[in-house]
Amino acid sequence: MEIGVLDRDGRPVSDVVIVATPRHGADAASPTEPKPHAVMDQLDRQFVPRILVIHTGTPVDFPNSDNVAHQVYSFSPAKRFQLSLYRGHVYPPLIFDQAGLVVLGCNIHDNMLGYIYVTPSPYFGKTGASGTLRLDGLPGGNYEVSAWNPRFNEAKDEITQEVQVGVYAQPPVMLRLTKSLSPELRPTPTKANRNAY
Ligand SMILES: [Cu+2]
Repeated sequence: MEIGVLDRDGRPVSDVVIVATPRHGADAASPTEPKPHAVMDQLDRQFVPRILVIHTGTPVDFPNSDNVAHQVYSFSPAKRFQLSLYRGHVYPPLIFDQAGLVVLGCNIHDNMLGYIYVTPSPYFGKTGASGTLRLDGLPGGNYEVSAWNPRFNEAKDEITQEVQVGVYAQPPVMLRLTKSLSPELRPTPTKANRNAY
């Protein structure tokens, strides 16, 4: 299925988290199967990527590719942690076993801001530069397709669409924002989009 995100003025929006949640109950695809690691790097005093979307239970590596030390932490309920101050070596991975939004900061660099979006659905991705994402391999059935980005001001139900996946090809799913984007990433998600997962 192809999903596109447009802002209020009809322009494509990149780097948007898209999740397709099966309505027929999470076919919680083999929860015991070991998951490949995801990576949240630290490069040029920024988190790379800024926004990482993962399936619940995924281990995340936090390498530091800078020459300066970083100290990564989160106060988010879905994963409270603080890594020790380090550089160079790869810190042992953390497992994100609770769905939710995890906002990352660095104790040394206040302007470092990153997000790990942990979803119980195995069907997810982010829109590319063209504001679109292709999600393949979804079993037939009904899905709730939702979008999230820290610059959104929509509540989850304002940017969610019911989609039926069947045997026939389907037109792209277009999600359109109704509110303006906030100009910058924010350390605290707005009340509207905080429960967006
Ligand atoms: Cu830092």
